[in-house]
Amino acid sequence: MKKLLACMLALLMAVALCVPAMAADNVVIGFAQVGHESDWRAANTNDYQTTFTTENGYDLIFVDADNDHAAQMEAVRSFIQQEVDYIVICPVQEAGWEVVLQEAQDAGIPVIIADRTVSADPSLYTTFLGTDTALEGETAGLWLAEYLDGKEANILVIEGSVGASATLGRTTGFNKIAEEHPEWKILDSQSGDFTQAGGQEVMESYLKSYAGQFNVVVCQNDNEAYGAMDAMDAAGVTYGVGGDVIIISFDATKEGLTRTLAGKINCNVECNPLQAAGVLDIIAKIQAGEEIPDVTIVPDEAFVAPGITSALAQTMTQELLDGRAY
Ligand code: GYE
Repeated sequence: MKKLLACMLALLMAVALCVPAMAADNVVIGFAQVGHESDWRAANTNDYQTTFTTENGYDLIFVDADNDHAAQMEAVRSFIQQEVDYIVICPVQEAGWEVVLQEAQDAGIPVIIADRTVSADPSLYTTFLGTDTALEGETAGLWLAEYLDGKEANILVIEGSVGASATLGRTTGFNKIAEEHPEWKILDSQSGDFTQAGGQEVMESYLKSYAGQFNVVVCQNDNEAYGAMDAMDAAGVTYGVGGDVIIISFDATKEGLTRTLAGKINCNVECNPLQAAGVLDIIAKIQAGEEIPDVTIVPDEAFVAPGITSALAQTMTQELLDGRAY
């Protein structure tokens, strides 16, 4: 019995000594996330939290900036103070990063910009990994051109958060194609802040100002599209395949693609939120002293509702939906 007790004690001590030692070896990552505005963001956060785990050798310090640029910069400054090993930022807005990035650089902490870009000089951060949102906007425009085949378009745009690179990119990309189509008119373009409530609010005001005057609504993310749909339902406006209004959305989350499969969203341009594995790969390479690329683009696809065939997008099926991870 005594022997057993001694043995158990020894084991407990070994575990107690061992756990902090392992944790002390862990790579510490400060992760400054945009917020929790959308389903896409929830999938992105979950991806980081399940990828950078203690068991995998990482301690992830997660801060939700609640869509506030100042709060996000504060988070980065607190990471610098805590002397983390790496900082990952999904920037709320594109502008205004120079000073804090310089501070991180002065502290010798590598910074990975993920998901959304910054306008700061690339010499101020280590690398960028994310999707090409301007290309996503172009894809949406090219699909609309293919679908309408020369017919007129009176377009209402519900943009994402003001100043976010995802908003700027999708707007620039779509407008580039719109400019090539004199038969298209963008009636209005306002921010719905990438939220469902924001999408609904903007659509409600559009329905008052442009009743009967539009046939296309471009929502810069799925959650905004859900809000816009609620507003159109309440106003008795039909949309989707066979409806009066064509809906284009971005993200292609599981719920977004469920609605695409149901014919409620005509075209949904993907934006892949599963980016943590790519970030982990970059960090592992830096740890190993290997070269890393300046920019890593996560590729996207596009999906269209059943009954639509496109050279640019896959037609949704139940099988495609079942295979979606987010
Ligand atoms: O489209 C939207 C999210 O930055 C690409 O942010 C991301 C966007 C995404 O809130 O749903």
